[in-house]
Amino acid sequence: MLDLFPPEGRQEIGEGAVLLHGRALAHQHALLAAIETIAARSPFRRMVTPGGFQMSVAMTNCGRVGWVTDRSGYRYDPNDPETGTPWPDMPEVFATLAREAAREAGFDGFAPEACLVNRYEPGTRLSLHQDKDERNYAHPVVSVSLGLPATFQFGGLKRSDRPTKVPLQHGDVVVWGGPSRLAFHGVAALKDGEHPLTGRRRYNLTFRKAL
Ligand code: MD6
Ligand code: FE
Repeated sequence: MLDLFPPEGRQEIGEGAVLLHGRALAHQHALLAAIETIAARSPFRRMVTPGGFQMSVAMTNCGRVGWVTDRSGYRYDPNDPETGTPWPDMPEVFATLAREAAREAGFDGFAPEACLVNRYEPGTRLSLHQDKDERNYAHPVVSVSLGLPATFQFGGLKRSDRPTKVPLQHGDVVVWGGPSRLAFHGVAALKDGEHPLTGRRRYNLTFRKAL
């Protein structure tokens, strides 16, 4: 397939949404090792939505608070409900990458308390949603893709707005804020494949200023 973008290129995918191609590649090994460390303390689990559906994405968190869902709703919780203890600390390599990527996209001083770690396997998808459980939409969301490629679906402010498809590769970072902050988005069912570092998996880190 034709390589349309240079490895470190920058692509506007919407107003206030920037894709930094390959921005996380320099940190790939440290990021993946840190995911292992986090999952050893707070294992990946498939949470249940308020409507009673089990998500196909497996999730864990690090940072002062973590995003959780159960029958009672969505929330940021300082404790992992599975272990009853605080989420693992946010590794320095996570916090630094998130802050620098945000700054490069025009959002200075991004200091996220929360990092949601998503794990996808072939067939796993994330249906269209808005990120709106945070208290302050002035801050962006920073999203890091690792492992198998995925098709990100980037819609508008209404659920009915037809999403555009954005391919996300290993090492890509999306910074998403301003007028895009409440855009509907999702991830298409992961295609099967084999990645040299993650096997048949994709990981996504989403950093948020939650408090
Ligand atoms: C994912 N990402 O890429 C899921 N949300 O696995 C998200 O839901 C997301 O990538 C807000 C901003 C960027 C994202
Ligand atoms: Fe999201």
